[in-house]
Amino acid sequence: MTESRFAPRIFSGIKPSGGLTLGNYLGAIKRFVEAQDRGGAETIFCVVDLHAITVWQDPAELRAATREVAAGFLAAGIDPERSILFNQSRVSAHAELGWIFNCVARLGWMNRMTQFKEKAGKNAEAQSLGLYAYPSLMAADILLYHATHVPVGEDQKQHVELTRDIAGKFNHDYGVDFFPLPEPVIEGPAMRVMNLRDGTRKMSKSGESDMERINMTDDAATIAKKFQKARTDAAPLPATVAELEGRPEARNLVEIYAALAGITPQAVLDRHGGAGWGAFKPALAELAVETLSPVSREMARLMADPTEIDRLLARGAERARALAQPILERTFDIVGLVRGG
Ligand code: AQP
Repeated sequence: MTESRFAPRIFSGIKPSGGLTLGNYLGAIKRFVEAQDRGGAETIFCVVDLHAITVWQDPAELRAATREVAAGFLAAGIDPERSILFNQSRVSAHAELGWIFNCVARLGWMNRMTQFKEKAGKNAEAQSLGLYAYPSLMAADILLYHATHVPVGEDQKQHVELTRDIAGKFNHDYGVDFFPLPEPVIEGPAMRVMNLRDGTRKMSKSGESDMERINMTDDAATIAKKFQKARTDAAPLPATVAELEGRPEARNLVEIYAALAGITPQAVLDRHGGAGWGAFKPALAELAVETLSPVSREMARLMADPTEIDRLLARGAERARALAQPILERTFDIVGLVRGG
């Protein structure tokens, strides 16, 4: 970690916009656990429920997904004592700082956000204002804790860069050195797990078909079936990573294997190069089941007691508030909002 006057602090979040996917696990949760276990930085993890409602959520499903994401964090190894784990809406300072940042961020910056363009498609006029403004709330999530490092998947890199722009403009406009410029932390293979039916699109919780993603709660038979039906081309696995060029589906399956096994994609090809999909897909499914089933079993156990999950989230929110409130108060003060009396 680079030298900074700010103590190293890691923040990241996951939206409860559906059940967790293998993309969330490999691109986010697994690495959050590694960051926690590595030590050396305070770790804060958030179920970002206010982000989920930027698109329509059925209230009962939102409640269930919030608890499922929390269970996913815990089951994968986030320790609610060593890390702070909570759901965003319990700490109102996120929304308050988000408003300040709406007044700092520029429309031109927001217009460049590729995720909005992807999600809105041709129907931008019908999207919520919240979906458009979401990156400035995400900046607030991070900067409210003076976080210095944000582990994310490749897809979120642009939002962390926007967070740096917002922090920089705030510091500049008010003549302060108050917010750190956080760094996105993107490392390892399979940082962008792709859709099983279309290797050019990201695997998402809210994708149309269940067959295009592996859910953390899928059982072994379902995982095997989804990999078996995953789209591939006709050629066998190549001998080198360079030969995966132009073969997005093949690359995706190799990278998923690499991330699950904790080896490089080249090491996967050293082992399986020349094999056909009929041999590779069952090996991949077996590895995925081996990795995911202890986590999904623990998730099921935790989700059977939602009261306990809520209790842990409430306790986490209390600890988050204690860090956030002084930073919010100081921000209000810098901006000139009168708080005394
Ligand atoms: N496919 C992916 N590959 C690698 N990382 C991923 N992440 C999500 N999908 C992949 C990472 O998971 C973290 C939480 O993301 P999120 O749920 O808050 O937002 P998202 O990226 O919009 O996730 P989804 O699954 O695509 O949700 P929907 O479908 O509702 O929009 C982030 O660190 C993200 O990089």
